Amino acid sequence: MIAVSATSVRTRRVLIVMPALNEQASVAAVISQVKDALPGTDILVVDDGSVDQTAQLARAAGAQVARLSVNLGVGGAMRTGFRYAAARGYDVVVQVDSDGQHDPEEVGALLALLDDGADIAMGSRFAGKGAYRAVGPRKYAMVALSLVFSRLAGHRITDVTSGFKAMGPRAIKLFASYYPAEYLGDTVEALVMAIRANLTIAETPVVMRERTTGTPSHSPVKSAVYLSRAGLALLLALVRRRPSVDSSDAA
Ligand SMILES: Nc1nc2c(ncn2[C@@H]2O[C@H](COP(=O)(O)OP(=O)(O)OP(=O)(O)O)[C@@H](O)[C@H]2O)c(=O)[nH]1
Ligand SMILES: [Mg+2]
Repeated sequence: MIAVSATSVRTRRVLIVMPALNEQASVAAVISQVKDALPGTDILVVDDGSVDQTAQLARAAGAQVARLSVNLGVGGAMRTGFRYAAARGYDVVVQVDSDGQHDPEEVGALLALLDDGADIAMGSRFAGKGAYRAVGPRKYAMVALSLVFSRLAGHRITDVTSGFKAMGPRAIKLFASYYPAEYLGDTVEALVMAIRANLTIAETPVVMRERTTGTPSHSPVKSAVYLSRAGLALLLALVRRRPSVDSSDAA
């Protein structure tokens, strides 16, 4: 078990943002695990278009719930989360999946990286902890992305598409102004934006738990197009101009 950083809990207002689509089987348990691991932390579930009891169960478990009227995907859900956090003065946003694959006990390790000066703390599935392995085209895409982003950032980034991450004040400000909503944009393009804005990115090993309920978003077809889409998302991100934060905004 990883101890939650005492500094973070004492001095920072932390918002856990959980994107959710049809996760009625797991969402309440994840909320309860977050509450156990991070007592007193606010939780926002962003549900865009679930046709099951996700929103009702999340509310009953004690989370705030934002329901979007059209499905915007994980990126659109996180954009909502960043805007909510910016409007309410949160210092940290932590993205945690609603399907139970991210262990809320590991949020403390992400917060500790923010305490050490990172703007974005990424939980890496490929940094030596746990048995998670990507296979096939997905694996090659992830290795290629890791090589490109390590070069862009100037240090090793092993898990570019991780959805388990914590963002500090400068990252919240940047992502509240714009957060990519396309498939993979919320990971690949968002990271390019962060590097361009001179935000500091750090990573810590995490365990990716098996999905035990709900519907996986992967399929053989989706995996097959992953590599080309990731490359395209990266190219688009590299040629687009996006808002940045000043160094004077440093927290
Ligand atoms: N708000 C919102 N959340 C979504 C959407 N699609 C997936 N999610 C949630 O985002 C999180 C990650 O999605 P997953 O489908 O688990 O993606 P993944 O973990 O890469 O893939 P799996 O291995 O299939 O679990 C989960 O909490 C999902 O419920 C969506 O369209 N909108
Ligand atoms: Mg998942």
